[in-house]
Amino acid sequence: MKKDEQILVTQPVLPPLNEFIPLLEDIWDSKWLTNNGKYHKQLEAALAEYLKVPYISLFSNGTLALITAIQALKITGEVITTPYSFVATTHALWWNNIKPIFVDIEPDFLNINPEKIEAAITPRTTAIIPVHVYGNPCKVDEIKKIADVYGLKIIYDAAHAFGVQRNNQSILNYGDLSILSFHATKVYNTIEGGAIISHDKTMKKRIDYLKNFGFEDEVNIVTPGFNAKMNEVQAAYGLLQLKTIDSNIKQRQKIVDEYKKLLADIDGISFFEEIPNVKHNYAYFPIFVNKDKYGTSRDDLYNILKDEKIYARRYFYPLISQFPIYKTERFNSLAVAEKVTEEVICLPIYPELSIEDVKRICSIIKNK
Ligand code: T4K
Repeated sequence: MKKDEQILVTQPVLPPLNEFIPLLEDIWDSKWLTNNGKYHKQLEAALAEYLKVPYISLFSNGTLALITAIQALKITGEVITTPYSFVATTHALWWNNIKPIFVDIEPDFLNINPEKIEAAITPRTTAIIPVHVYGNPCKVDEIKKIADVYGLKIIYDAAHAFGVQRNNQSILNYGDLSILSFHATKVYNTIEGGAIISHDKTMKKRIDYLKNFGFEDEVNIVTPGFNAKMNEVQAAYGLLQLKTIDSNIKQRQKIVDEYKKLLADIDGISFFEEIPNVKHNYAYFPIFVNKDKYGTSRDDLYNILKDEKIYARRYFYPLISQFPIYKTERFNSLAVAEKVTEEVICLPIYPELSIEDVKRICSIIKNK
């Protein structure tokens, strides 16, 4: 990329247009545009196979998938969740009239800290909604233990965790349900889109009713569902996206390796190491700025990059608990999350980002 062109935090991968056009022609011919069409069915089967999960239900976006997952499990009252996420995680609770109870994150991978969950449980608590932030798996075994003792449901917000495995097992197979986002900014995109992963046929059926007005058949409604379906154009596009997903993830890994090599010796700049037994998807490349050691604050670095037309993003700043609408929901200390939100900056990462650009970004960070 030339010096005067902007570099955004991410850029979607699109399927080759010449491969998409015949699928569009087919859709045009059939005039079947949505409501569980041919491509929708094919994409569900293909994704279940690729992700190694038993059941998947496609959605028009990840937020509606999460709202529906909460409905499907009939969750009420209070739900324990993380303040360190995209705001949609908590919005999904709000739309279900549920009180979010924020619990601090663990310092290593910034996911909800299982050691802090128990103290936040009240008689009104019905579930835990952790997030696999940046695709780093949560401490799923510890979370399950607590949920089992207190009889709580678990829904993983796995919006960032497409294709992530732990001990050769999809991370999506933990919890009662997991949700994915296929938004344009994600590792795997269907323009907009999302999914719920479920583990039994009856639950999948319930989810599929919920996303289609609750229709069981032409004349029977089994639940007050709404409309959250993925359409045929997106599903066909999604099928093509699966052809290149592995090579795209490999390319992301190369970029991460280069970033790590070039940023390794900068005092005050740190980043995640790989987690043993985890197959990562390299969805994001967050770095953490220690102002005292680095000599420049996170926000100053953000602006230095911006002046060079490099648009890094502060995911996740502010914390969800710091937005005025959720401020009152805070529970106990959120000290780790409050520190990290001031230090994090996600550097550009996407398969078409050139190694030249990575070098330029790192040189700016080094020589600020
Ligand atoms: N849970 C979690 C943990 C999530 O992170 C998200 C979404 C959800 C739930 C909800 O899932 P969805 O309902 O969205 O499926 C973006 C995404 O819109 C959002 O999907 C994502 N998380 C969040 C982390 O990031 P913004 O406000 O940062 O997006 P925006 O428009 O600023 O785009 C980011 C960059 O990507 C821009 O610099 C430009 C580039 N871009 C963006 C789009 C849309 C492109 O190059 N092309 C594009 O088409 O939220």
